[in-house]
Amino acid sequence: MKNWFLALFVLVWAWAIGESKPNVLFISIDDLNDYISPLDNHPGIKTPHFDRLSKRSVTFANAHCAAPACHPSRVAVMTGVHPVRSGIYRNMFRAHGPRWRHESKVLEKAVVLSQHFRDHGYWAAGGGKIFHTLQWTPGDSQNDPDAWDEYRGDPLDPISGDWPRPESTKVNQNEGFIGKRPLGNHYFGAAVIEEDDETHGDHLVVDWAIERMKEKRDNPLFLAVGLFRPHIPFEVSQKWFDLYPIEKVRLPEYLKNDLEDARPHGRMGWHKWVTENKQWKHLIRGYLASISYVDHQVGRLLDALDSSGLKENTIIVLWTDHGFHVGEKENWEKFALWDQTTRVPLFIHAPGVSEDGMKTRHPVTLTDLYPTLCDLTGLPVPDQCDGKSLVPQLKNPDKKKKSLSLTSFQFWGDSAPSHAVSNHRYRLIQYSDGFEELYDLKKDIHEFHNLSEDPNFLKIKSRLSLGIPKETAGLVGIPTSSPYNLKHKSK
Ligand SMILES: [Ca+2]
Ligand SMILES: [Ca+2]
Repeated sequence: MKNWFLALFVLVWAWAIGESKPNVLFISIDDLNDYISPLDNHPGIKTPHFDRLSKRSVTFANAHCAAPACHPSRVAVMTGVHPVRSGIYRNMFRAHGPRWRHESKVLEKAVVLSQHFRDHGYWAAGGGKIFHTLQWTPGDSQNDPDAWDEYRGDPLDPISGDWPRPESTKVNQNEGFIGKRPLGNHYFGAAVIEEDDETHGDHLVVDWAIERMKEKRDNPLFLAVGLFRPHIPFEVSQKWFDLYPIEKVRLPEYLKNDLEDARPHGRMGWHKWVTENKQWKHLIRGYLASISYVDHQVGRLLDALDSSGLKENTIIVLWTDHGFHVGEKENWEKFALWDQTTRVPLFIHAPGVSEDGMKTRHPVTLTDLYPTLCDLTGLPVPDQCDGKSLVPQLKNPDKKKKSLSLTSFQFWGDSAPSHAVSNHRYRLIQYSDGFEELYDLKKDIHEFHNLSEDPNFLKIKSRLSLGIPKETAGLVGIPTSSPYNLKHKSK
């Protein structure tokens, strides 16, 4: 009787201090598309650690960002609020803190994911790029410093000081090229950083995260690690370039006149510069090298977790903020609504819940992450959340998910947002001017053939269009009155 009582006491005590709750390792990657080996497996790609992670996770092979740009996608993940309610569809710069709270009424009091975990007994630490920030805009970050127990470095400038630039990019940036390089200053470029990897941003952030995993704490850990590569500039050390000899680099599949039945994205000038200057293979090589570099950092995190003693009781979530083009549809980077732009790697490992090594094509929007993590850790789901828990699919990857994925973006010059939805096979894009594109991703993975005018697909199209809300928030403006507005000019 006495032992029974003691056991009960220990159980209640453990529950009270939150020790029974699993830790969360929350890994965010920037601009990583589906080229990695567990997804589309771009020819020659070397990503052994994504393979390793996929073998112990459920791979969500049809997951989509809420918006195809860093800032809106990340705010949607970290608040669970979709752009169609917040009105945050695009990147916004010149912030020194969570300016989005002042941009969107809906987000004014939104509880950030890490804060929600803190409110329920977790110790929440973050490092690197979780909210939007860039290598080349010091002090310009949308992070919310109040949502963490600890943030690595300056939470309002978490990455800009961490990244060295190759010497060669600092001079004669346009020498020998036709036309002006997009973005200038070689930020859209690929080059070798001579210095050792261990002095580069993501390596330093992972070093910091490894130390957090080693520390002993009474509270469960919510550890957010934001990796910046393979975001441009594609600058990593030589050994990553050596994995991809230029003569073996493959260009993406290309269809002449592909854009004739699609809406142009307004970024063809970048592709023109790339092809005119014969930079296509060189830039793809840099992107692949940057992917293998970040794969290595993921491996370091997994090694550290496995040797920390936390392995058996730690949920791992790895996501990317959106997909990426390296010339597909004459586009570079993101800012479009095709599958190539919005589809993201998403892996979830939940000890005792998820089925290791499984894959599902049921559609996911990244706003599903917030309620999923609540569900897995027994936390209440805040009212602000728009997504649905993925725990049913973690338990059974064949379990049908009724809702479609929803990605929204307001193109430059448009007065209203455009939207895209996916089910397990088809993808419908509805632009704000009424133009539509429909793709059968089973038969046409490159989205070459727009079926929206084909009468055989009317039913499929109307079914998919039900996933697009009738009422959506308008694009929010920039409130100069916000205390988080950067008053000074970025250097
Ligand atoms: Ca991004
Ligand atoms: Ca086409």
